[in-house]
Amino acid sequence: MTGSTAHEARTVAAKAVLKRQSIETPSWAYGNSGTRFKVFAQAGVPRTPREKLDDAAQVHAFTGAAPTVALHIPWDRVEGGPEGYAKLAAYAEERGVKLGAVNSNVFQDDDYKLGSVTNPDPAVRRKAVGHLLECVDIMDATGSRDLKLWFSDGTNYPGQDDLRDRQDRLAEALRTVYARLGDDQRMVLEYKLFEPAFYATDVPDWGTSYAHCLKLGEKAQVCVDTGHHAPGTNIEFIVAFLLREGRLGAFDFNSRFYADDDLMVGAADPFQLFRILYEVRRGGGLEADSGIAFMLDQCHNIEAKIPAIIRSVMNVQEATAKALLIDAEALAAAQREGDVLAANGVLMDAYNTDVRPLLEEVREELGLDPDPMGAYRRSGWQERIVKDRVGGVQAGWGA
Ligand code: PSV
Ligand code: MN
Ligand code: MN
Repeated sequence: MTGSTAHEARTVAAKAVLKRQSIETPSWAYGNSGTRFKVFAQAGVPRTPREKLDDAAQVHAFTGAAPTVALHIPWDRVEGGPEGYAKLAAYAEERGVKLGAVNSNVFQDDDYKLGSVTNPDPAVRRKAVGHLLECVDIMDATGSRDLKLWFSDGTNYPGQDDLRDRQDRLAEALRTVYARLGDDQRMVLEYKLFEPAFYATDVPDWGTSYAHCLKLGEKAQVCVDTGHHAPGTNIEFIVAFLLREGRLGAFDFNSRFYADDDLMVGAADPFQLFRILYEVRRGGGLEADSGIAFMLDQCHNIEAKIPAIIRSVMNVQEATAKALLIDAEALAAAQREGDVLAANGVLMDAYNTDVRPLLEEVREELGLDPDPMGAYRRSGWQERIVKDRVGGVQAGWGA
């Protein structure tokens, strides 16, 4: 094959992957959010889970790549028990999307001041596990596959609690929830270096998450939130390792400059996102049956929310397209020969390719507007929600 024919073949293959790529958007990104200093309310923000789904449906309509929406319980609590959630799932489908992962929330209750599943008080632990089991009931009703577990648990001061006992309590809670999962359900265990605990977090890193998942079984997988590492961490190495071990279950994509900033994915460091997606590709994670959930976990505090989510989806698409354009044969040859500069050059050639025209073609071939941001702006949806969504209480992070 000549160089240009090979490039053409890679482009065709890349397009096929990009056409079926899906990125799950988080219900909470459509609501108001802020920092501990201030939440800035925006006009037209959803007041109910259904209105969040209406907005998510717009993101999918214009990108063609965001067909599922993650819930966060109790932020997305609906009346009527399991039937209420089944109705919410039906509503989502009417709008052209589906419900995705169920995110548990054991971090916003006074009882959890000293932890949830690792709390020294067994009654608090029972309450936390009860919530996690309720999330699985909701998954049964919505048809969701994944239970996302993130624990804010940890300690602020040396000596505050016994680090090893807390691991035992965590393991016990995870075992109980794991036993409740159906055959087609999974738990994805997220880790985070610090915050809100400042001295020791009970699941601070991928190794801790991985070790618990290994003991639990195949339905327990690690969730990599790209904002949850120390500065300078080589996240793509973690991705490569977990994929190799068959334990990479999900991503929570976002960008960070300093801590858990939850900014738009690909905004702070598009090169890092590219490197991560290359390892995903290398490990088979872009195959249709890889089982990896590619989710966003972001908050749009000062920028318009729906366009920011559209932009985020596009940022993931662009990084994926570049990762797919890497000439794997040339890379392998350079690596075999120990040609450091050539190998690095192969990666950089792909990274430096402007893939926007390719993605425009992909969208056109899918019958979409090649410019999702412009198409959304022209659609009038934003003006409509600003006019219609008056009264009631806007959804907000933590509300
Ligand atoms: C914690 O920082 C986290 O990343 C978890 O995924 C939570 O569920 C989410 O943020 C809330 O935005
Ligand atoms: Mn997260
Ligand atoms: Mn986070």
